[in-house]
Amino acid sequence: MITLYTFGPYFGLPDASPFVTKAEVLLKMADLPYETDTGGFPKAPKGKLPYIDDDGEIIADSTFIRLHIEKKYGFDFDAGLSRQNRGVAWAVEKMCEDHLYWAGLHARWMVEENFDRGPRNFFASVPAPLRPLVVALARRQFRRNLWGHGMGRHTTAEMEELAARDIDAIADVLADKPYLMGEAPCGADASVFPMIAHALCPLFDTGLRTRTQQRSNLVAYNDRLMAQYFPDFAGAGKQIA
Ligand SMILES: N[C@@H](CCC(=O)N[C@@H](CS)C(=O)NCC(=O)O)C(=O)O
Repeated sequence: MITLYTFGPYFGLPDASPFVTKAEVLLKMADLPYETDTGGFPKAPKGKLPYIDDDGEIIADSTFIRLHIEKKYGFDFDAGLSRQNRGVAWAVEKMCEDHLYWAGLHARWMVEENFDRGPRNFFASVPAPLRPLVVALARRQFRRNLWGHGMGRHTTAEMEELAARDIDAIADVLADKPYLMGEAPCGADASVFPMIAHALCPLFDTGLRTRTQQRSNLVAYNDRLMAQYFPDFAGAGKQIA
């Protein structure tokens, strides 16, 4: 049995992390039985979620989870795609994870109203006298990460401009197809769909959300994949606005 270590549902979404949701979608796509465990973060080998325990074998990072499923279970997430489309799918996925994600992270962790509505709740179980310090240290770490990545060196307007180009690129690649690369889901859908779901989260007032809402095919894509992979959350995000 595979155990997927998660943060658990937050903000009307299946998980606080789009990368955890990606790993869960990959497991669902490959039709592998799994259970989830929200207690694994302190032991995360790379200090991040997700990771899995597959019969004692620990695999950290959503992309290595994908590679593990491909190798161990012989599942090809991109079956049926040409080499060219496999390349496009990979490039769009990594644009989401290594570029768009960071603009969203900034909007959530560094913009006060969004932080108060969202990530601040992660610290609810920290004893009250310690909480302000723990919150401040965590935010300082995220600010450093954003700076190290480079996204955090831009103004909010510049970050929104970059994120808008990402959103437009995804919308234009998706066009009127049901899935990113065609009639069937591929590996990149496991990553792109959670990123779009997080961008659309009604709890957070962001330029990223506005831009995504303007691309109706992305809104429909999110609704479609949420209903397919997480029916319990379909429409849930809309209710928390
Ligand atoms: N490259 C990693 C990224 C995972 C990631 O960034 N996880 C974040 C949540 S979205 C995390 O666990 N952050 C905790 C921290 O940085 O302390 C993957 O694909 O799994």
